Amino acid sequence: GRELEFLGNFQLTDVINEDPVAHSITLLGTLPTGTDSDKRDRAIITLQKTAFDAAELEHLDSLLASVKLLESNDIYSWLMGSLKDRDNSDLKINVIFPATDVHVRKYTRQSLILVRETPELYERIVRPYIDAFPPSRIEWVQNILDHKKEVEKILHEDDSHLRGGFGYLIIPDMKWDLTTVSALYLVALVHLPPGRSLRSLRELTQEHLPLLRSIRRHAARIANQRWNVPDGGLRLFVHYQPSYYHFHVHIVNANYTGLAGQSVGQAHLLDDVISLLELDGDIFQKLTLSYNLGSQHALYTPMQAAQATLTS
Ligand code: M7G
Repeated sequence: GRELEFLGNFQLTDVINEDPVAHSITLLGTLPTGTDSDKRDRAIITLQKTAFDAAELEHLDSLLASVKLLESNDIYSWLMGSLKDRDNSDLKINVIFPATDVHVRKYTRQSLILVRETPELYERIVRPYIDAFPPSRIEWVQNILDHKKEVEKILHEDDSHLRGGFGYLIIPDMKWDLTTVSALYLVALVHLPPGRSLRSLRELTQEHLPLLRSIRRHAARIANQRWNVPDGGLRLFVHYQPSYYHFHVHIVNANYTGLAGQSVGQAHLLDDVISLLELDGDIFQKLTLSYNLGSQHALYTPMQAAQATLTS
């Protein structure tokens, strides 16, 4: 269809990331800006082979188009096979177009360092960095909250923001293929009361406990009712640093491990966050938070330089 024709116009510039374990590759290239112009803009395309759907595996002959024996030895055989053309898809394709420099840097493979962010370094380096983000960076979040985009995908909405509290909605994350339950990935986006903001983990206080507990409760309810995910079958976490400074919670199948974005040094379990706030409602304004930064991240250079000022 139209999308196939559109993607067919992609011209590759560079392979900017590859993950053989996740079966994914990220391509940088260009796509035409309009139908009748020669103008092109940068595009990032990520291809990922989709996970298996157990229901499909009952009849291997209806799944496989061809197989070729590579070798066999005693009771061991190894073969290569290809999938039949069928209803289920073999690839999940993510497109960012037109891609900004920030996107190109984010999706490019890079080396990591771990840094410690004291409340003082937060005020001096990180807060000004967050303040400088144009609102257009989180346009996609606003579109969802305003019911302009992805409306029919909303799974649950809490409108506490209309009564002075913090509301939220839960929606499938763009990382999810919308079908494979073993790779279930949802996101909860916060609805802000008038005149308030909530940008990251750093700003959470005891005031947000009802919000966080409600997300925990309803994420479990939805996953159970819709996809039969059992109690304890979800991993809920918050990124620090996130890519987008509008508070959100990642909701992922507990068995979907080994995923980028779940590492120590980036993901904080929602349960731990709630427990810390129950002990001390201002703890996130007092903690030193440690995290990894990629060499392409805008905070990398200033935070690396600032580490020398910390006592070891
Ligand atoms: P993050 O912690 O700020 O960033 O999470 P990162 O995980 O990308 O580093 C933002 C989350 O929102 C990610 O899991 C994204 O996959 C997801 N997301 C990003 N965008 C632009 C969209 C979107 O337009 N729609 C939906 N449904 N999810 C998105």
